[in-house]
Amino acid sequence: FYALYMRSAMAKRTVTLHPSPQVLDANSTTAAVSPERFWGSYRPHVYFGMKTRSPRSVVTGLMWMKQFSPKGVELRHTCEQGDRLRSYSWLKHDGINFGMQQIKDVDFTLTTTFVKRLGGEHGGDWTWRIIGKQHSSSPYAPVISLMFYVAADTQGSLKTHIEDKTRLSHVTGTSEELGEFKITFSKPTGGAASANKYASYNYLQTLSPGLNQLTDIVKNSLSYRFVFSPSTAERRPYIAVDTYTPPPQKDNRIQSDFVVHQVTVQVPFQIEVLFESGSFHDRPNQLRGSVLTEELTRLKLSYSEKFEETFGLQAKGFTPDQVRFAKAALSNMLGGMGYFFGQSVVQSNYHEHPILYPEGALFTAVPSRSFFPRGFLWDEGFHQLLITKWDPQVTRESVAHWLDLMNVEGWIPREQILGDEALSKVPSEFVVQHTENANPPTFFLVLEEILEQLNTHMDAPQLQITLPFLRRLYPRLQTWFEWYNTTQAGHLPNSYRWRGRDKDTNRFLNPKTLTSGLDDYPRASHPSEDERHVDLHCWMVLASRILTSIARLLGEPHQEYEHTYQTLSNNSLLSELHWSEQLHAFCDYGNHTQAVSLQQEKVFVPPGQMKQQLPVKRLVRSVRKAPKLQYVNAFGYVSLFPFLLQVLTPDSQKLEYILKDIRDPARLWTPYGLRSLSRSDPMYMKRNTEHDAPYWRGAIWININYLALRALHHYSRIEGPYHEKAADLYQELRTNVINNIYKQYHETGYIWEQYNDSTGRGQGSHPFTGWSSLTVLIMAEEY
Ligand code: 6A9
Repeated sequence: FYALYMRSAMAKRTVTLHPSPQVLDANSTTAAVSPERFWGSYRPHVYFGMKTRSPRSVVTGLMWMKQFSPKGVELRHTCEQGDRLRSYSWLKHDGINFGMQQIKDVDFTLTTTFVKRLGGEHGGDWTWRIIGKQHSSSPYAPVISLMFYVAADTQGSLKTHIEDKTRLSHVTGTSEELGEFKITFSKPTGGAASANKYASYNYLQTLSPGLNQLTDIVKNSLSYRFVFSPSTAERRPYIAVDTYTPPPQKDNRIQSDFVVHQVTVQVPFQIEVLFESGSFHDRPNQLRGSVLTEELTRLKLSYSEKFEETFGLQAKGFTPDQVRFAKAALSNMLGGMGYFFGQSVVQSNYHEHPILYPEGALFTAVPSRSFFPRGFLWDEGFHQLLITKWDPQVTRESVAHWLDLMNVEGWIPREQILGDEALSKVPSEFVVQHTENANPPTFFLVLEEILEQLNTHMDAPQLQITLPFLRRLYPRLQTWFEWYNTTQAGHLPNSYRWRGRDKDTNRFLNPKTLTSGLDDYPRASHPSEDERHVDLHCWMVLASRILTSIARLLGEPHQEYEHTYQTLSNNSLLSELHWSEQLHAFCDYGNHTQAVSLQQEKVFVPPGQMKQQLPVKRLVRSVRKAPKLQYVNAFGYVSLFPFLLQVLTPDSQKLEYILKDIRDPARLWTPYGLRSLSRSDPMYMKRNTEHDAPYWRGAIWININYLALRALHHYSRIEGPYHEKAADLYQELRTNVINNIYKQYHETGYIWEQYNDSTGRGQGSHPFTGWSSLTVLIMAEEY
């Protein structure tokens, strides 16, 4: 009975939030407290859309399609790699007031811009301007349908206003957070200051059971019974939203208003949509036409000025086009910020089935708008390194949101899949988050940066903002640190081990370690309790160091953290645990054999899963030589961590080995950046299963290249026998990384998840404007 009681008590702790006061006040993102950041492009998973930073925001968005296309209906809405857009990229985005995105579809370009204007009590007004243009390479001017929509999400209501039978001229609405509002759809013109253009109008007014259903509802409502008949061209039938009858509801889900305004028009065109807040009474004029143009000009100018002030790229001699690229990288990071609300699905050892985590909000950047449009713990630390240079408040808010999601044990779910829309993008086997699992605590890098900013501007206003923030964060940081320090401890004192490695060792060439962030990077072949991981050790050095500094700053007892830091950072201890004399490298340690390979095997699918027992061929791992406890002979990013996180003292001879290995083309050096795994490694570019292509087994990743450059910069600037060598490598690597990412962006239209180590080509998910956008910091030499 006692055991049972303990289990249920522990299960309860899994879903009990940390008891210290939340870092964020409950109303911190409301229109009342933070009006200028209330509305935003906080829906990074759609090509263009806006919402407010509130749990069940009314959302607005844009879908579009080309008419008269032999390919039929190709509706664009959520960012999908399968849409094969040539590119979509925020060219400018200041995170608050405006953003300007260029979307290159197959044969036309849309520029989607929003501009906000503060006033009233509900976050003010905004206007969208959409410009459609023919590609210079395209022989004809396509007819396009834009579908602007407004959707409520269980709260608020919308009312349509129709003119000439089919044209939705405006929507009025009301919701708890927005009060009363009006959304006006202006008629398209041929361009700035030109006359109205021929267009056909349609609208849809219906109900939706959830925001993840919007695309399907629009698709199901389409009909071919309309005719496009400009006086200058032949009449042609076209496709438009018509009517939609929601299926009878099985469950009692609340149905919410959903309204679509469709404009069908030939490029070139320009069209505006105005959102006006009912509580904004003294508006001097409407934010449209030339007023909007002027405001936009002003905002673009101040954006450019602030950009140069912050990153100084012009002063460093970058070309105007390189500066435009860097602006896009930053803008995509900011334009990739989302506001999510919902519950994680979590699993601990204390309950049989996954359970729901408490509801929570998350304001975070996302790694990739198409493929991973949600929060990832260690990615976010990297994201905020860039964002904090631009807007430290965003960083404080993001860090606060993340740490407020911590449970009483000190655990934070690694991947945040919050709300229907986020969930609809994730295959079910990836949804559940296990409470044993960590992810690198990169927020300590961000905190280090915050402390440095404080040091360089030790003025009263800075202190007044930063100190209370750190004070509220502090109890959570303590628990967070303790969580890593206990749950991820290794067998030997002062050693660490990532939990949550793949259990099914038969299936994988090397069982993955998703928690480390480096997924399939080779570790000990046979996961065991004897394992110890050098990257985690170094993360703990960083964490204890920064925690010591924060404790000191706040006048809290710091001795224990300092002691941990002194112990863990001791280079002899580090070498004892992780340096292999034989391999001349820092290594993981564990039950390991190199003699593994994937072999084809015939297996019989167990009865029940299939009608007949059919032999199925699949790859399984064969182990030719028994594993034994030893250093793991992999060479790559993990081996670099004592250098990457600057644990090595500048006079360490190990630094010499590392610098040499970095520069060795047979190992990590490529003309495009450092590859993740040595070209001479047995696992270099090896598949992990028949379905799993190599991921962290050779490709170039920008977060680690950023850390490498930061470390080279560091070791080049402090006294020591290797500072010149570090300086040389720094210059060379920096040039390689910048040139390649810039070139790829130019050639392919995208910033990528990784870069091929033989060709430099971008690969993996795209756009990936998470940590790959750290290129901006590399260009600016801000580390
Ligand atoms: C897969 C498939 C539509 C993998 O950038 C996010 C993470 C990193 O934190 C991690 O270090 N990426 C890196 O190894 C992407 C992870 C995506 C997992 C979800 C679901 C979606 O299909």
